[in-house]
Amino acid sequence: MLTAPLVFAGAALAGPVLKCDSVPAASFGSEVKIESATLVTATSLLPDHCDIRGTIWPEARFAVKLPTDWNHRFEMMGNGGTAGAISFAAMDRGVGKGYASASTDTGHDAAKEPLASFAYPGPNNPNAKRKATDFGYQAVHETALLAKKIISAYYGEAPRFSYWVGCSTGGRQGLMEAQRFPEDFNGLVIGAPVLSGTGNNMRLIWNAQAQVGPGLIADEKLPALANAVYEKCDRVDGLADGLIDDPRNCVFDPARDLPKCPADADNANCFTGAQVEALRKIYGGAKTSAGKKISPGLPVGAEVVAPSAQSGPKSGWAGVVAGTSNSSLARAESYMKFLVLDPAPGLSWNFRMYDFDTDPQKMAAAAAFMDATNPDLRPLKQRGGKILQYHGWADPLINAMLSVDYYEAALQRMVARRPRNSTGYSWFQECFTAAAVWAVERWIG
Ligand SMILES: [Ca+2]
Repeated sequence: MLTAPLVFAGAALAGPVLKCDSVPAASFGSEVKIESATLVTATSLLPDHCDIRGTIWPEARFAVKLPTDWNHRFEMMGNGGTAGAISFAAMDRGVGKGYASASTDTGHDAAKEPLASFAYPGPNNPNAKRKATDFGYQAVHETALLAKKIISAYYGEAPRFSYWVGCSTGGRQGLMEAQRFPEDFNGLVIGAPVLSGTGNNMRLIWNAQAQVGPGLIADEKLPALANAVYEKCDRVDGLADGLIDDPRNCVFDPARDLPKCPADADNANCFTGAQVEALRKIYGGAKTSAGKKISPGLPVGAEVVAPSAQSGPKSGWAGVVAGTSNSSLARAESYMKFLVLDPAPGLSWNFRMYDFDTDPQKMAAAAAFMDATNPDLRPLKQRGGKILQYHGWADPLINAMLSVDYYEAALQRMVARRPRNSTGYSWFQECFTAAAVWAVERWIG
């Protein structure tokens, strides 16, 4: 359904001063190629808008959509997974509300170069190194700058406010913007950020290694695991309601709290010694052989069996944490092989070969361009920028502790002993992108 543009107090809608098909004739620099500019008439889904497509050198494809009735604001949408596609659906939600909206594929096409293979150099992929940094941060920043130039040319004025909206990889991209280019956005909605792409993928590999051999946690075992976790942890918050308010308040010990298999004979309702040991590793987090913790363990809660739209009730661990063959592990392996480990370990590398004593050091170069872990948000705060961040506790793929630890580190860096709501950085623990966008719009203007 077509919704009315979002009109802010005291701000009449603006309109274009340039024809849509004249946009390609304007110059946006030698690295920018505008491939099309099409005036799209209103449909039941979208209002009249100018749809601009193109490429920033070498391979970063972008789209910018400019509604004819513009609310003076710019909104840029993030990506998911290893990106490789423009986020059209998210853009259209912005356009429908009157925002000038933009998105980039971050420099590669996931249909041609799936997972992290875009970063694998070779005669057919001469831009591999640049595509890695484009994925890390560069394409988003350059698209934001370009979109603002296009907006200024088209409407004859710069956007009054600019927003970032992203979840998962999009959350990481937004934090990267806040840390590296605080002038790009006034407000950022940061959902479940993979803010340590190196550390989170390392943890997924740790989980899989823990399950090689007799420690495998089969999907059929997950209801028994979920029952034990909720039996132990649900009522810690004072209410047995199927929700674990803060998993940090519950110490779940697989050796103590799980039903043990008599004579270590495996069945779906109990856990063998090897399975208990695998679960201790998963909850304990990645460690070196000397016991040094190098990535936080998974908080309890995601084991719960819940309805899913695709396949009926299933555990949050199914296909993500449980087993040694799932899509999350395949992505983590691809990250390590093509994007993270330096020197690159070769095409035959697999997750069993990750060495938790020596390989973490080989991730330093990738962390420098891919991880959004710099806690110094003072430049953003000094400009009046604001972040609204959310992360579901029961996120089996992206560890919520990454957000918790980062938030604490950023607060420490920003202010000492001030009320948290005066820092310009708010943190919630539920997943609610639409409500977060609404809140940040009203917070900033
Ligand atoms: Ca509860």
